[in-house]
This record gives sequence, structure tokens and C-alpha cells, in this order.
Amino acid sequence: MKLLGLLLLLTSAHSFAAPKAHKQKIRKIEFETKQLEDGVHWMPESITVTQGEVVQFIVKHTIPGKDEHGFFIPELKIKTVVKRGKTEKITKEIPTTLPAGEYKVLCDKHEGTHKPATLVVKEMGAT
Ligand SMILES: [Cu+2]
Repeated sequence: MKLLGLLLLLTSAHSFAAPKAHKQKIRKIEFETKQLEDGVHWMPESITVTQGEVVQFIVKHTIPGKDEHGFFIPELKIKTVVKRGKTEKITKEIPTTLPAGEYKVLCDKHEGTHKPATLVVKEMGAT
């Protein structure tokens, strides 16, 4: 029973240490490279997020061709190199100051040939 008490104490201490994540579930969003006829794409083609939402981008590159790609969303200040076989995880809060609209998920390493995906940002409170 002493052990259980200690565990409960540790668990509550942990939640105090991370007030930002309190009660908010982090949604995992996967992106991966996919070869289509017109070039390499970030897939899925489109992802919708909401202002103020905390998301974790899980980005993978497993296809042949270039050894690495860029995962670049300027408006979210995300710029990461994704090497083949090495998953990158980026946790971000979608700023409430970022206007609702459509933004591009780019590859800054192969602009033009690497087709971007679309990040749709919805207004907070919209359903
Ligand atoms: Cu690329």
C-alpha cells in the first residue's frame, strides 16, 4: 500500500510539472513521403487542426530516392530534416494568433519536385 501511495504522489507531481498539457490530449498526426507520378509528396494530402490545439507531428520517410527530406511549415516555425528510416516527432501548439486558413507543408530541400501537403487551420470554437 505504501508503494501505491508513492505512485499516486509521483503521478500527481508529474501533472503539476506540465500545466500546459493539463487536460489537453495531444493529437498525433502522421506524415510520410509517398512517390506519385508527379514527384514525392508529403501525405496525407490534407490535415485539419484547430487554433490552440496541441498536436504531435510524427514524420516518416521510408521510400527509395533521396535519403532525406525537409518537413517545413513556416507558419508553425517547424523546419526539420527527415532521414530515411528515422522517425521525427515534433510537438506544437497551433497558435491562437495564426489566422484560420490553409498553409503548406513543404519540403525545403526539394522545392518544386517535392509536392506540399495542406494544413488547414480552423478557428477555435468552430465545429
Ligand atoms: Cu523532399
